[in-house]
Amino acid sequence: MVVASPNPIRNEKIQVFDLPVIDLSAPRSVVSKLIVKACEDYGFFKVINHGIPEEVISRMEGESLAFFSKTVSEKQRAGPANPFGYGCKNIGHNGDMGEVEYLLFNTDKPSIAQRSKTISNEPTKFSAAVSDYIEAVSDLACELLEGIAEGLWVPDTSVFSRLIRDVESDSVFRLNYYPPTSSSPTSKVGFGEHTDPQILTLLRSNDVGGLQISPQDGVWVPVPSDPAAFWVNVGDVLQAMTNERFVSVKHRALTNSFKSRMSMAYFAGPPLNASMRALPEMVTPEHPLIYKAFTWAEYKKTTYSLRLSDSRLNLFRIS
Ligand code: GA4
Repeated sequence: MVVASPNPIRNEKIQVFDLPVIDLSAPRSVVSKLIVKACEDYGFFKVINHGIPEEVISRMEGESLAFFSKTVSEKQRAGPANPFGYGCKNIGHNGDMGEVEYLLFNTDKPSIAQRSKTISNEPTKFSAAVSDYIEAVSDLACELLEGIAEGLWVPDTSVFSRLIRDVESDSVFRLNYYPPTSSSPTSKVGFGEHTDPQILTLLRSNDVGGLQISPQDGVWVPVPSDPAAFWVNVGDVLQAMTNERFVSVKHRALTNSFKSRMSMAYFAGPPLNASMRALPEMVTPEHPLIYKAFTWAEYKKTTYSLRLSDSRLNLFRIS
């Protein structure tokens, strides 16, 4: 921990410290141990040397910027987000708001191709950029999940990645655009505090900061921007499957006064009918089972019935 300063939003404590950075070109056994440690300590880490071609990322970013630069009425052709499509300020359906515009996709190719027609004048180009990006990040998510299983000494090393590789995997892709806040206060909440419901999230942003994580109640840690890297966070399902050995990290995004922030998030999710339960290796007399088994469909339904900052996993606690 280096500095503590007041938060522009409320009187919360801002702590600046180094978050884990994992170099994926290091030997596999080293990487898997470091990932497990980061997931236990923060539920959050950065990966570098991840192998995703720069061109795949820049093509996606270019398409994203082209869309968000359009006129309001052009963008609205791709909305409203229910839950997929273009959204502006409204997040979910229960009254959450933020200074953000976004596009939400489900990740199968036919849906992407269909939706691209409402988004771009060159839908084939747009849809190829999205599909190529999703293919690359889902491979990276699987590699990380296999590393996690190895680091946890789980004999079935594809126990998590299988859920993502499944053709029925219910993953989501999101493009966010946070316009600069020109008036006072200089920082506003772009996307309010929440945990991600899925298994694992891979986030990449342009060179503008704004993301913060909360490793502890009332404490916020700014996440420095690094366009060449991905930030990875543990989702609720992975917290439940590891019987809370890993934590689903609370995070939020703030706007800033000078430059727009763009981010792309891939939420790796299981198939709707998959049953989520703690791995037997994670349940011991010292660590008894914490959550009931649930299908992803049940969990997702609960998620969408609640507000952004509500704790959904608590509703699945055994006692
Ligand atoms: C948070 C993580 C993902 O962005 C998301 C979000 C979803 C949405 O924007 O439609 C939710 C939110 C997220 C959790 C609670 C509900 C659903 C908005 C909201 C208020 C796409 C997701 O899967 O859950």
